[in-house]
Amino acid sequence: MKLLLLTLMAAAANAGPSYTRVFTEQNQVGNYADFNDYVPNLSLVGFDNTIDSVIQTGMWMYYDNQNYNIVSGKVYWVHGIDIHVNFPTEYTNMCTSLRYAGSPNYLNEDTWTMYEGSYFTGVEYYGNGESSNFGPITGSVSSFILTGLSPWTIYSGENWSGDTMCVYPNTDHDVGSNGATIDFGIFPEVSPFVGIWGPVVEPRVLWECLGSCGSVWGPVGVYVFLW
Ligand SMILES: [Ca+2]
Ligand SMILES: [Ca+2]
Repeated sequence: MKLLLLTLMAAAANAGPSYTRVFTEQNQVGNYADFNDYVPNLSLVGFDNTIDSVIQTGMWMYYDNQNYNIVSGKVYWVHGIDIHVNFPTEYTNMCTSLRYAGSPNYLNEDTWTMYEGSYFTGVEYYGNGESSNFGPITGSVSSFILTGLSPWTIYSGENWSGDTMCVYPNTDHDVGSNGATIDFGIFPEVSPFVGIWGPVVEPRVLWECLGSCGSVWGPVGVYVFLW
């Protein structure tokens, strides 16, 4: 018993702030499993197409197909702190892969995660600071999620070139019963870069944005301004 306890404590110490406990039935009953990291194929752990409800912290996306819907399918996402959620009927018994958005280390760290597909599907590219491009999905970002408190500036071109626009993690704000908070900027559908952001941002807006931004990013580039 003591050995088991020690093992559990060690696991908890290594776990990040985001977790999900998934249940095979609604109202958090039935069989359950705990995850604190990405699972590209739930069939390997015996939970394919069976999740009906969850208890979770952070933002988790639940996908119909393997590898986060590399083949398109349904997506259901939930965010909050220690929240209990029943999946809507049309999303029950469908989840085949799952992952979270945001920092693996701190609950409300300033982060951005870009996704190749809309609704946070497919290949992702994650960061918590400057980036001159978005790696393998440079030029093909279709959705993104911000966490933390800092706004970011978007650049339409690589190496912080082209059109710019400021975006904020202000679409959602979750507060836990313990007082912990998470701020999100949840953008499930953007067309791949230039043009998606509309016309070139006016200089006045750009200046305000740069003056208040701790960090800057774009569909193909991220940069931090230190002032
Ligand atoms: Ca079920
Ligand atoms: Ca499925």
